[in-house]
Amino acid sequence: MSGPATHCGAGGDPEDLTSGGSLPAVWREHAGRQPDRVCLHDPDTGWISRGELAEESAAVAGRLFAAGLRRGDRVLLSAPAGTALVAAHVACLRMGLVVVPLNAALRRREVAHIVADAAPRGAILDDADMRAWVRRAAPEAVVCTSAVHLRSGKVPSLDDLDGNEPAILGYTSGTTGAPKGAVLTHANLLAGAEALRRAWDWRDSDRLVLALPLFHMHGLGVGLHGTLHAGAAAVLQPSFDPGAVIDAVLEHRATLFFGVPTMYSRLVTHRRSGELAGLRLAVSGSAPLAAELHRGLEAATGLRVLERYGMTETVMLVSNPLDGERRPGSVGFPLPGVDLRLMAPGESPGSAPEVAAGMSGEIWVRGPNVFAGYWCRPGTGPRSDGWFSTGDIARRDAEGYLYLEGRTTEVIITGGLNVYPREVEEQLADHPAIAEVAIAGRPDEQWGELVTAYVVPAPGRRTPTAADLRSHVVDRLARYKQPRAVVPVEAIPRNALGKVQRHLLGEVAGTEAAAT
Ligand code: MLC
Ligand code: AMP
Repeated sequence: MSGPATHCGAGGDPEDLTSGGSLPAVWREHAGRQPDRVCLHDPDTGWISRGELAEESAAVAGRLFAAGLRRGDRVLLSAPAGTALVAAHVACLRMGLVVVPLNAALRRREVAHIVADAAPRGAILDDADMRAWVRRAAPEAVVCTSAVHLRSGKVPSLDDLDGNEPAILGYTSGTTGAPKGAVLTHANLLAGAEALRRAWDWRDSDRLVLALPLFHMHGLGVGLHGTLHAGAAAVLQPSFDPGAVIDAVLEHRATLFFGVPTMYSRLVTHRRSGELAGLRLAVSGSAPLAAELHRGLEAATGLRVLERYGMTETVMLVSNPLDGERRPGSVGFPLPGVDLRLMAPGESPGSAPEVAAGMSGEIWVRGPNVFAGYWCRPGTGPRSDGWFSTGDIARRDAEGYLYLEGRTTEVIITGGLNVYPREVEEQLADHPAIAEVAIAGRPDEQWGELVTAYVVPAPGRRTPTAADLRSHVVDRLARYKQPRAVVPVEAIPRNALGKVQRHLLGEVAGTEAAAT
């Protein structure tokens, strides 16, 4: 090789990633060309074709329109993966509504924050509690379990979207712990899907087993959008079960599987893991894939997993090559259309050159996939010249492969989901047995990191157990944010400004009180 490679997936001009107009416009073309070709499999209802999805989503759009929803209105969507959820999602995008995907695990406080911020005019929610919380917080909104409960109506204009129109409002926590809505436009979603189509040579003959939830960028922006954009097919699974994934791969002769590292750690130990060998591509992302797991998977299945890196705000950014070497521990090269620079602290593109070769820097990105900004938070998000600081820190090796090394912010990633320590600390602060608490992640083979509470007990009180802490926050924090382990400490280490020094928590820890 003559010098460091700069991009993953050579095909096509990065400039024309959005020439299809919008995802709905591309989907319409696929459906028009081969309406009978299958595109989605639901475990309850079986396969549906492109034409059926087009018809079903148009009918849902008619119902949403009859209920008074209009272009630009926000609609909350949350349900287990299945064709009904996909039809609702596709209907919203086709008629210009803005989808706000909601993690089904969120509790009332978390949902209320998003409702107050996004001001949704509609909500299709599988969970009864969630519907009740939304009705209370947004009495004017149209709230239902499924669009079939709304009366049918005239189908509005579909698929005539401008690339700059908002398509998804994806909530992602900031360092303050208050989630912010990342506004992704139709052009962003299209650029994200097209970059993956090129980089992974995603073809209409591909079949993906999709066991990721459809309320985060991985399942939605990569798995679902990528499938529909390529004219391919996906076998949807409402939850992740290693045996069911293997069965689906065999039954449907699947070619693709995408997962978070926790899924791979469960697959690698499954007695039938070798049966995954027929896949043409297995992709990992959302959290670091340990190099040992990467090698273990190859030994068990013969698959050399392709690791990639992305975020809610940008769809996908970086990927190991499809054809070249996939390096364990590395996320690879920038995807087509992605401009990426590593900058020293305090520097940004334009203010200084990149860090020297081999040095670490914060990842800044620019490209048609990078979101428009945070909802109702002017002055935040990408700069006016398009550059966005990701908060992730990386270095490049001599061949240009990127290695993620940490973050400038204090996020914990557990099972592929982000948890912000401050949000958890705030909810635990009023526990009667706690004088002071700090939250940090502790390495864990299965989950990547375990949410761990370092607790200074209140005078005369015993250190609470993890179960005590969980019951204290049961109605306030989604399960995955709740502490899994407790470590008693005499004091929380702080710097001169009073800021918790989380990296020192392990060092000041006393005897561990309670694990899970
Ligand atoms: C579930 N639990 C978790 C958890 N998921 N705890 C911590 N972290 C998680 N991620 C809780 C459950 O509520 C339960 O709690 C207990 O753990 C055991 O549950 P389980 O049945 O073993 O878990 P399961 O339901 O199988 O879920 C594990 C999982 C799931 C890995 C399949 O977390 C998952 O789908 N993760 C993927 C998330 C994702 O899509 N991330 C992409 C973000 S987008 P209790 O108390 O009831 O015992 C992004 C951008 C990018 O990051 O680059 O992709
Ligand atoms: P989210 O805000 O949920 O979209 O999560 C995005 C974050 O997940 C990124 O900023 C990274 O920190 C992290 N992430 C995504 N992919 C990877 C990966 N392959 N390895 C390590 N971290 C990752």
